[in-house]
Amino acid sequence: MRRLQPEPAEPAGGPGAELYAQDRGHIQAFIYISFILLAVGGVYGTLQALDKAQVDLYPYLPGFLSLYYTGLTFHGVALALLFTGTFIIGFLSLAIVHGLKRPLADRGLAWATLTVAVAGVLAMVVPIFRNQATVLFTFYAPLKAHPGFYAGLVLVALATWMAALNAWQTWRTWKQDHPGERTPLMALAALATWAMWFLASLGLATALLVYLLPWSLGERETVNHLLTRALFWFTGHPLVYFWLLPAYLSWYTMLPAQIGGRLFSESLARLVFLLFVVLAVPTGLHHMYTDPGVEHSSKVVHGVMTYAVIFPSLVTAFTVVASVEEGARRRGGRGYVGWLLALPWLSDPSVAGQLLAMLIFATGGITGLINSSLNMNLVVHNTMWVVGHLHTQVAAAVTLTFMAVSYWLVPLLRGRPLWGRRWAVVQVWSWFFGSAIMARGMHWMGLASAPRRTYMSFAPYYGAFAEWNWAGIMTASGGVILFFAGALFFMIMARTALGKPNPAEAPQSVPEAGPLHDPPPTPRWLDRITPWFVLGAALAAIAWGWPLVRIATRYAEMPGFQLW
Ligand code: HAS
Ligand code: CU
Repeated sequence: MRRLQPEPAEPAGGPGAELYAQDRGHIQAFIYISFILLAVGGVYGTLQALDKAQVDLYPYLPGFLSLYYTGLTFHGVALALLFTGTFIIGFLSLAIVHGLKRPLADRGLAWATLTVAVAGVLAMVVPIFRNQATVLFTFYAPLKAHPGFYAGLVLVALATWMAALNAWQTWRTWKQDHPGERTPLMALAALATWAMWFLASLGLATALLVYLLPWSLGERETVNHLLTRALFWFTGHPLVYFWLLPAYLSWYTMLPAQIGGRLFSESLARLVFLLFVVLAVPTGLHHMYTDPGVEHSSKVVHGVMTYAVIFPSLVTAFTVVASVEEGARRRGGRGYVGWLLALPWLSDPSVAGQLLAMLIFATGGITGLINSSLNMNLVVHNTMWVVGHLHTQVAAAVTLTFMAVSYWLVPLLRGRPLWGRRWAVVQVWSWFFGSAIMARGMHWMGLASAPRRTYMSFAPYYGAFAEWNWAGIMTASGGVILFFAGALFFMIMARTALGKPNPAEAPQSVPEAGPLHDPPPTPRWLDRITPWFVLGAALAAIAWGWPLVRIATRYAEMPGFQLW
């Protein structure tokens, strides 16, 4: 029998704020840049949601800002690629610093990462707002963008690699100082996320450097659009786990401590992160089920692999909820479901936000299962349903978790207490309801065959579909709630960041959950990343090699188009 630890880990205990002194500057910069991108991208989101009820506010914006597809491109790029990317670099850096209890190995590299990321963001955003890169966030060829757009994305990807390298170096020096010790879970989770992302990003790097950038610079006349699209999804599906795993990192290693409990199983947590390294990449063709030119057998392989990558999320549902339940029972919760009431739903915005994120994430997991079925996908592909799915996942679950994390992260890094705790509780609940209502409307529209990525205010056929009306109104109402919830988030963050310095009242440390079992029965094979990485690379080569070679050698090349 394993011995249970007598007391939960100290929620706010730990090494004290001086641990973060060296790295707090660049981490804060990444977090604030991510907030700015979230703000501007979010405003466009509201406009798009209103458009689904044929309320068109675009014409009121000046110049190129008033173009629907320019706005839609900015919305997707700023939120899906840049807000997430910049927040994650900052947050994973902190997870490494806290997990290994040492500053990042290379301070210069950290600031260089920030410089490269800012240059990349600007290089992408400027052509978008000049209507020279209206290619949506998936930038499918033959839609052609200004070279700055592709070069900027190269820089952003480079910044993620630089942050990964810094994490890796920090880990190596930690290992030299701690021979034979197990890597702490928080650091292992961050390193596994970086390893998964590095493997995943090779598709994007190839698409940009070999094809899209030279094509947009005029060095190539044509491009194989099916190949660049497939390379995009090589990265595009695991990209969603690059957004998700930092949220999982918080749910596993931080949230239980915030509740006053412990992590149910450290071994399962390690297994989950390592399984994503292996299983995340060989799945991306589930975004191309309807594409002619991709062989059916390859689609089947990727479909099966998609079902495999659902497994670690199912384990997460079990493990994280068990940890939450344990914490709730320590707070006096009783009964089969009565323990839920012992959770701080209305008093702790950081905890409540993450619990609400989990609830909505479970619904998006179910719609993900539907999407990934080869024949069900035919019903929903390219409809508003998929937009509903992605908003429960990244816009609700991931973003709400990042907001909830920010409620302790910004106070910790700024040395100031959180401003407006009650407002923050209102904020997470309204983000939750706003997302749920909006996504429900989107799913409904999709099932009533509304296409995605369509300027509905100009769709002459809109009136022919009676259901779109109500579903559109629901979508728009959710979007308006999200607008106010977003504005509230920025007000709380700004007032916190600009408030009076008061380190004594601010959190002193990153919350870190101890394991339920003592000592943690962690086998050696759950403490290594390289073998899992090699296995992941091998599976990726098997699942992608044949379809990529086939597409590269058989399909026609296209010139580029600028449609707007
Ligand atoms: Fe997805 C399309 C399949 C997860 C994001 N997805 C998208 C797109 C985006 C996106 C952005 O197979 C659109 C891309 C585009 O523009 O074209 N997705 C899946 C599957 C999963 C999945 C199988 N997606 C995500 C995540 C995302 C994301 C995560 C972002 C963060 N998705 C697809 C497919 C398409 C797709 C197709 C293409 C559709 C098409 O036709 O174009 C799985 O990974 C999901 C597994 C998750 C679960 C849920 C586990 C539940 C947990 C919570 C437990 C908590 C509970 C509450 C129960 C099985 C961990 C407890 C409460 C307490 C209070 C204690
Ligand atoms: Cu996917």
